[in-house]
Amino acid sequence: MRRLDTWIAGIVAAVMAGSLVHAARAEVKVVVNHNANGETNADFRFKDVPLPPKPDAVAKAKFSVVDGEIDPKGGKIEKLNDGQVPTEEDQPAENFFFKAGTEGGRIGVDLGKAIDIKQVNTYSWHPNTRAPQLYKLYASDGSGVGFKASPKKGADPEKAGWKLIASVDTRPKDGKPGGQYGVSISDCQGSLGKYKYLLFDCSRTESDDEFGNTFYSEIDVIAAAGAGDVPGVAAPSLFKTPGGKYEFTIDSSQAPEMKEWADTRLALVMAVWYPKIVEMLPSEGFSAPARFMLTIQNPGQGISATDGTRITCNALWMCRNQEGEAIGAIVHEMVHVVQQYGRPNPNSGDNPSWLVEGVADYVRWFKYEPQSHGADITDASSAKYDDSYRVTANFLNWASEKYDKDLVRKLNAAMREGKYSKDLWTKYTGKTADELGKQWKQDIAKPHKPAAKADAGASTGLGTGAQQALSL
Ligand SMILES: [Ca+2]
Repeated sequence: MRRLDTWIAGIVAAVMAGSLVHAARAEVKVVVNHNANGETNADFRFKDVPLPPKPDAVAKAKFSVVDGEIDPKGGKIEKLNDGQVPTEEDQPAENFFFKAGTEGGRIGVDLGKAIDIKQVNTYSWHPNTRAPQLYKLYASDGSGVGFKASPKKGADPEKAGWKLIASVDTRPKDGKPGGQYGVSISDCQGSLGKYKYLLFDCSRTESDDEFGNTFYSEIDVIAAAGAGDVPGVAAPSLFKTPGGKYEFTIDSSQAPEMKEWADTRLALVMAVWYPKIVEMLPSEGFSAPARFMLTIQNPGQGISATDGTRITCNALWMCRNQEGEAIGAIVHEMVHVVQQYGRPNPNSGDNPSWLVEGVADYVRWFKYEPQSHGADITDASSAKYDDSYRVTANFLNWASEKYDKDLVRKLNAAMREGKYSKDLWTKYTGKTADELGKQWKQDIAKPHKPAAKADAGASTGLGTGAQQALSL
């Protein structure tokens, strides 16, 4: 294996367009997952929301009813933090809920002392309208002027020393409300704040009939790193691609709140897509790096960058874009790992950066996530083919479809070998890049047919073998 630290040629920096403003204030993120009826499971396993705690790992917090009537058919308030969840969809005794026909109520949590809170997770399960969660979460360290520990329904907690942390409403806009819900409230900065008390102001999900009060199965309060009862920082996780030919590490030690997501959803896409990118961008005698690494930096800069086989990304940006562009940004960086311009041939470091980035974004937007249409051109009049990133990606896709489906592969090989020149455009397409650019502008200005609806599997970009990758 080549030593990384002796390799200094061909640094491909890829800080993508867009700047980041570091905000000092809290940035609360609410993740909602719904396992619809028929897709539920006794573990309460969700796509993103962590599993509920086991009985020996529940927060030693005191839960109480601040206001409202408990439904006698349900479990006691202790059901909310006993580390046990119902195993069936309609098990009243294993849930806590406010009395049928009432408008909900308020639940208080006393953590014993003020602690840095990383996450608050709430879980519910019911086949019908008592499944979704509708509440506001307030928190307090108890020191505010005029603090009232038990504000009743109708009293504004914000006027009684409490701070509103999040408003949660998981009622689906379409489709049936039944099933399991997992809600995870966290903050991109790693901590929701230091609080001793929490207050859940719960409302019923509907008032068409008596049965609108949520079946809450469990509420979990997780302390932030450094707050005490948190295991130490883990070593970087090692992953192999399906078949084991390539391996990579993900280091989230600077951003432990990202670890679960990075080691599951992100790692799956990386494991499946790295070999695909290698296959898309071959050249004679070239072997793509067998090993690369990703470090999630906190604090980080910009979005993400690649230096040889070392990818870095900004924890705060990634956290904010977890459900959006975060994974695609890493796919873009993996293309840079595969490009390796300057590495096999030191003379190949002079490639035009617009094309280097254009190739990376072409793979990302047109191969990995075409369904997101992230490189569509909205204003053809100002489009320039050498505008880099997604604009050039659009141009490359157009030219590939129109003239040569192997255009990107050929351009990449030439750049890697230090043989790129403007003449190649004429060689491959019969036209100069400027001529192509002009024709492209005219073409994209024409009205387009509506794009085909993406298939469901494309949204994660995962193919078969993804699960296998993680179990290796
Ligand atoms: Ca429980």
